[in-house]
Amino acid sequence: MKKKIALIFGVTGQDGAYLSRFLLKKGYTVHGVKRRSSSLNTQRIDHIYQDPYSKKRNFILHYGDVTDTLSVSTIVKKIKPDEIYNLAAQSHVAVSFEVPEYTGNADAIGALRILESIKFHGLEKKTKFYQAGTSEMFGKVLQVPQNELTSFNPKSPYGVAKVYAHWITVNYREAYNIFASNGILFNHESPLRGETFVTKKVVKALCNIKFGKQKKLFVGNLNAKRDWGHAEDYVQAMWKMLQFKRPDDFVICTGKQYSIRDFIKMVSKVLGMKLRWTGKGINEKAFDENNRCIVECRKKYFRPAEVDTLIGDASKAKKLLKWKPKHNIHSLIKDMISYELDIHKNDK
Ligand code: NAP
Ligand code: G4F
Repeated sequence: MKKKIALIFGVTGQDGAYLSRFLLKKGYTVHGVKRRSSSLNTQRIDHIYQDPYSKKRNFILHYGDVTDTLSVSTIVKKIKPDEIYNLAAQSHVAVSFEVPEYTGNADAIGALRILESIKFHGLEKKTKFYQAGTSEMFGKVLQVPQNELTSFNPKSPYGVAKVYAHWITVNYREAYNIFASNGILFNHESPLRGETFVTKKVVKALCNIKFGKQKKLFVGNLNAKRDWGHAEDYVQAMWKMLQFKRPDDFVICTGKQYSIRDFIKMVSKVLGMKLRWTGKGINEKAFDENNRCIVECRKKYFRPAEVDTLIGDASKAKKLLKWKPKHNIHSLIKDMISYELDIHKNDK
């Protein structure tokens, strides 16, 4: 049987790394698009070259950028993939307030550029397209829990850009019959999560504090609530969407939510650290057993507009895609902590 070919935009990111491994194990040839960077940006995928699954040169990287029409079009034309996964994005919500125009260009028009390339090169019948949509599109939520029928109400330049990408994907599906599906994925984390997202920041900082390498963790809004899953489970859902009999939109989530404070408490408990909390709002603090203040709030980590609460309902994906996550919040935290502890061990 002919090997399937996948093309991943955003291959160097958290999900790009998990998805590459997943597809290689399924026997795909995987092409990935990476940006030129002055410092290394392939740490998350470097290990794949040593992986037995990628020995036959079935993992190939190309330079490109979703803000550059010609590079997108050239790569799509050259590879003519069976499946394209658009994971490329300026994915940090807080940063999107600082670079709103770039975020719109990459996250909204980037999706359009890929869809246009599929159409322009006559690949409508061959190439399936996955768009990395987000629960951030629900913003100030209009329904609890959020599902595929919940209206979008985004509260950040990132959320607004992703809403455009969502609807342009639906539009190209309807207008040109492209097999184009939207995943609406709630927060998903892993040891490979970017270091400025709150889960990784908390796990890393508390491990550092435990080993005396950091004094304090500074955070923003402790009251925000998120529905956190594991990236390993979520990339499987992306693939399942493109194997389904028709293109469609699917919410992927756990259906459970925790506040940032809850998350800090869970991590510190696993690390055997007892925290005592005092104060409210920006003055809230946590102290350790030795009465040292180890968690404090800083104004700079609050956002101009916040998404207070997200909790999803993945019934549709569970029923139609038979998607079954194997992780829960506890195994996610365990996985993230053991990765950090290994780093500390190796440092010794
Ligand atoms: P991530 O770790 O930030 O990875 C984003 C990837 O996009 C990186 O490979 C990055 O390259 C690349 N990229 C950024 N701008 C680009 C551009 N202009 N051209 C080409 N590539 C570009 O994000 P992630 O957590 O893996 O998420 C993957 C996708 O799912 C993103 O689109 C994100 O918005 C979306 N999403 C994520 C979550 C979540 O909780 N993780 C939830 C819902 C949706 P560099 O390595 O060079 O920066
Ligand atoms: O970890 P976060 O930065 O993730 P956020 O904003 O929910 O976005 C992530 O999930 C989205 C899915 O809904 C993705 F689409 C998006 O690409 C990204 O992966 O922040 C989570 C919450 C926020 O409410 C934030 O205000 O944590 C709060 N928070 C409190 N202190 C903090 C901090 N967030 C960060 N990044 N850093 C803090 O110190």
